[in-house]
Amino acid sequence: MNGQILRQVAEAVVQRDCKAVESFTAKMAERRMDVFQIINEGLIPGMLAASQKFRKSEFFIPELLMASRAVKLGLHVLRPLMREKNKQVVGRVVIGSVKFDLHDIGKNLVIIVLEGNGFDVIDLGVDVSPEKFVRAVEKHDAQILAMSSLLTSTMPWMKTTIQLLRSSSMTGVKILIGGAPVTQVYAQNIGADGYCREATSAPAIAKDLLGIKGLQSGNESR
Ligand code: B12
Repeated sequence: MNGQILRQVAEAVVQRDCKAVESFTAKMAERRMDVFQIINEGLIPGMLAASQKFRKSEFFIPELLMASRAVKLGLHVLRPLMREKNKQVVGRVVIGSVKFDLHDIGKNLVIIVLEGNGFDVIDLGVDVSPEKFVRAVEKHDAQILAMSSLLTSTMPWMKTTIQLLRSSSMTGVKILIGGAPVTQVYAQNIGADGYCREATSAPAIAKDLLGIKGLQSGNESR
């Protein structure tokens, strides 16, 4: 029964049917299905199927945008559930997609899993300039600055942001980066403290960065 509704939500993403995505996601949440199963076996496969269509030129940018909007609505339904899971705050994170980058599905997933693991997350959205990142870290007294980039052309803004943060007085702030074109080697080269390939490993890495010991690693929200 779960398999069927997961396939239905994935298909609704491909069809860009925002209302259906919202209602299937809400139905799965009511059934108390695992949030990660809903994301990993429903919403993301739907987005990847849309992305395949884009590759084959069956979809163009407007269709891709609508599909990602549908995924966002699904994530919007799930976010409060993850927040409820863990009310004890373990750290504060400022996050955003870097300058000129409008991709935010991966970032939004990272937010959900961090919040589900007790992090207080301030989301700056997309196309965030280095100055805005640094101002937000200071304003919110964040211990971690997290950045997402999906374009090889926007990745260098991570480096610029790190340089700006490091030149400020906020020397203890840890930097976590991710996004499809980002690698561990790139993270090291630009002076980031941590890198995650998958959103699900972000809480464990973030806790490691803050020196929080004795907590489970990996996909802790399950
Ligand atoms: C959806 C999409 C769009 C949507 C974005 C909508 C939105 N609200 O996000 C729209 C239509 C706007 C778009 C526009 C463009 N896109 Co686009 N897009 C995609 C697509 C199909 C899917 C991205 C996605 O959402 N993936 C699903 C999520 C879940 O995966 P993810 O983002 O990688 O995130 C995971 C990890 O990377 C990680 N993660 C991500 N961020 C972070 C951050 C931290 C801190 C951590 C710890 C982890 C982490 O966790 C996530 C979950 O595990 C990809 C192709 C692909 N298959 O990736 C192309 C793609 C990224 N786009 C691409 C391009 C070129 C563009 C455009 C220039 C238009 C074009 N000519 O195609 C514009 C640029 C707009 C801009 N200025 O940003 C290229 C990039 C090529 C490159 N190497 O630079 C890709 C790879 C497509 C391709 N093969 O050509 N795009």
